[in-house]
Amino acid sequence: MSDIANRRRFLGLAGTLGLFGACQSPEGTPSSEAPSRLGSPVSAYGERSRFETVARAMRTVKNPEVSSSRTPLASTHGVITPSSLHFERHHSGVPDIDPEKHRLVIHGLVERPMLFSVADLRRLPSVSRVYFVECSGNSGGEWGPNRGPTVDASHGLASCSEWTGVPLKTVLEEVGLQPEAKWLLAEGGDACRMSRSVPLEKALDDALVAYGQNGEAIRPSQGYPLRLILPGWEGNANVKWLHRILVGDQPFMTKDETSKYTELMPDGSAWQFTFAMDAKSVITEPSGGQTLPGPGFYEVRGLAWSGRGRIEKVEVSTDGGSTWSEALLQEPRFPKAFTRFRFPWQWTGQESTLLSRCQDDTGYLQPTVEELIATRGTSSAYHNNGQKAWTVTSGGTVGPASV
Ligand SMILES: Nc1nc2c(c(=O)[nH]1)N[C@H]1C(S)=C(S)[C@@H](COP(=O)(O)O)O[C@H]1N2
Ligand SMILES: [Mo]
Repeated sequence: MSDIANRRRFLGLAGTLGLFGACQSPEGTPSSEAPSRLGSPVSAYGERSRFETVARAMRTVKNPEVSSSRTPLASTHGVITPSSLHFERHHSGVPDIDPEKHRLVIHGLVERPMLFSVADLRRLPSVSRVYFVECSGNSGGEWGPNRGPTVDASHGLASCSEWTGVPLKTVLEEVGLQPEAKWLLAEGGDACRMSRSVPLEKALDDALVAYGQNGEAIRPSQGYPLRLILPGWEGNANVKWLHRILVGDQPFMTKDETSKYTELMPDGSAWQFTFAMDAKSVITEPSGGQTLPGPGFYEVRGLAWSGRGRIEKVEVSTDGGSTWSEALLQEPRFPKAFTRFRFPWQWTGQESTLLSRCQDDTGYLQPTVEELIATRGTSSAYHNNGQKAWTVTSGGTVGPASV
């Protein structure tokens, strides 16, 4: 007890946390009904505590073509997003696919066109790896002056899972590539037939045909029973409900990579096939919508990720970017995955603006939104990886910093 008491005094929490005496029942023991009663029996499939109500923020559920839901990043721990809270972006809703009937066809510039069942793919050598998936439209609201009021609104189209599946390279070795093969078309089995061109180098590098997510089958929203995972590349190219791979010698110029997912530059030209998600970080605690109970110790927490490799450094500013200090990077720190950072902060009670910026192992430093706008203008709706600022008012409320 005295250790805890000393530590509390050291961190200065006494003013803002309930002290032991305050939560004692009249009899002198902490009140709880549980130990005196027989609890619930075992169950076949687990559920969270009824006291936990964190949920995805949903948009336009009536209209599946435009619907999306966002991960409540401010309420997740560590680096794995619970499957139930993985963000969703479907262009024609979630298809109901029977895995027994589902097939992946691979054809085009191959030696042996083949049809794979899910069971066939599960027989091939498997791997499990932790990767984030981020929609390239994530933080799209940050280009303008009215920036996201909460971290869900500004950054919630990103999640991180452990994915299990077969390296696409292994599957392509089974069908045999013809020498002219250079690009693949990956097509989804949903009504919109989401289709994207993938350069062969990526397919032979770290791409996965995944069937597992966080220890169980991929959730229907994430592509059950098969999904293409292109680690670190924009969410859209991670085709869900994968049912066809066509091998060709050039990109296919599909609807999803011409009318959408290109970026208009100030000179009128457009960037296409901007696949990798650049290094990005965001403070999740304290973040917009939260309230600090009073001055004292806080652990500033957040997430950083890069589609190009491992996060090597995160810096935090508590004075609007005038000075920066290095945050602690929590292990594990997988490449192309969420990395958790933490930074101890004594809040004096004065208005403060908090920011984070990260650096990946290519040496790239996360820019400010203003730096992005200077090179790309404001017509490129995608790939906004700018720094995010939160202002803590003297009253303790947290919101987006005014621009
Ligand atoms: N077949 C198919 N794949 C798809 C989509 C889709 O609508 N259909 N949406 C894409 C988009 S835009 C994104 S951002 C990611 C979202 O993945 P999630 O819903 O698992 O988070 O899936 C991509 N893959
Ligand atoms: Mo997306």
